[in-house]
Amino acid sequence: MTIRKILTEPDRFLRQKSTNVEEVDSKIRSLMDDMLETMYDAPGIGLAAIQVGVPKRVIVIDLSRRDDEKKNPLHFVNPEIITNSDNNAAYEEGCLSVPGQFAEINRPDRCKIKYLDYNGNKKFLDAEGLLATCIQHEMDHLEGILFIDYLSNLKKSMIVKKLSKQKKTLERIVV
Ligand code: K1U
Ligand code: ZN
Repeated sequence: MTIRKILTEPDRFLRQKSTNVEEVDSKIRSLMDDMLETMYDAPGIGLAAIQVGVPKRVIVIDLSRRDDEKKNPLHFVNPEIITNSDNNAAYEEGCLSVPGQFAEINRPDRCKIKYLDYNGNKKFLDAEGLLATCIQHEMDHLEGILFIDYLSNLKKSMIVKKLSKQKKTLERIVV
């Protein structure tokens, strides 16, 4: 397994729409293994393939946070929302592609999805709470949407400017 580089905003690649996976084969399983390793290393609770530069509709999530907690990796290939609840909930969201930035985002508090699992089997999941939020956040990545897109233009442009500056400084240090 390999820890892959996570793309960070601003990066045009993150704005691409991801395409469906034709078959859950060994290449896709290896991608999901790498994504989980990358996510645990970051650390984070979710990751979409586009964040490691692969524009495929693949997501991994693990909400177990403490080191002593048993890992519970979830794999989603070609996830589709079947229903969203009418009630919203606000969660403080972060994103490994928007490092160091957090904001309260309102989303439906439950969602029902269909997807293919690690072995390519068709599955359904009724999610609520943080899992529902995380699924919706990761599914946004598949459409090229970041959580900062829900903020006011002013807040968003301040964050993008800050990240842009940080990137340029880092590039100068590395070169
Ligand atoms: O970049 C990502 O998409 C992952 C993101 C997922 C997420 C977090 C919070 C709400 C919605 C979606 C993260 O994992 S950010 C890091 C984070 O939340 C975290 C890091 C360490 C321990 C616990 C949480
Ligand atoms: Zn994210």
